Amino acid sequence: MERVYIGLGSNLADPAEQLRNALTALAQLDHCKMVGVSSFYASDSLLPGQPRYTNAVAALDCALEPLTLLDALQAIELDQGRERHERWGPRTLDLDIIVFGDRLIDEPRLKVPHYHLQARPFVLYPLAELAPELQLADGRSLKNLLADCPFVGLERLF
Ligand code: A4P
Ligand code: MG
Repeated sequence: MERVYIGLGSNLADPAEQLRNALTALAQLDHCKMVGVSSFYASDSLLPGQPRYTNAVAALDCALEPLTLLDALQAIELDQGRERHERWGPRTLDLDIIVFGDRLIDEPRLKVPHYHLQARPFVLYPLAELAPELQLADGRSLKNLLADCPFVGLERLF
């Protein structure tokens, strides 16, 4: 089993409900065990003109290979009505693999740790609730990333 952190995001069709449904689906994944869920946070979209996002992070202990987990996450996204029209478009559900054990993954379909992690308070702060002492596989510490990423524009919901 490897400890995996998954970022959840939604900005369409009752985002908090989308996240709750996704957490239920994650908890039912074979060969995985859900071990933690952060608070939910609201923030403006990084792209102008889109509805606000709700984000959270979940921790799983996972015996799947990374690409198999990615397939499972994309199946959950599709199940919840995700349509891919444009990259970065509004979405009912986005599931990103933030961290996968201590692996560094650089494949066409999967980059881990997740790119832009360091610039995203809506990923770093929920992640810190679950793993404040986290060290990334590339040597960066979550504490240092947080120090460079102020808690700005983030609203902790519940
Ligand atoms: N992919 C590569 N690495 C990963 C990974 N670590 N986890 C590939 C998941 N997928 C990964 O993703 C495109 C492709 O990335 C996938 O097919 C997979 O093979 P996607 O989900 O189809 O497309 P996307 O989500 O539109 O692109 P991307 O780059 O994931 O967008 P982001 O970075 O998720 O940005 N503002 C707020 N406040 N909160 C948000 O959550 N999210 C976005 C979207 C913009 N603004 C936001 C938020
Ligand atoms: Mg994505």
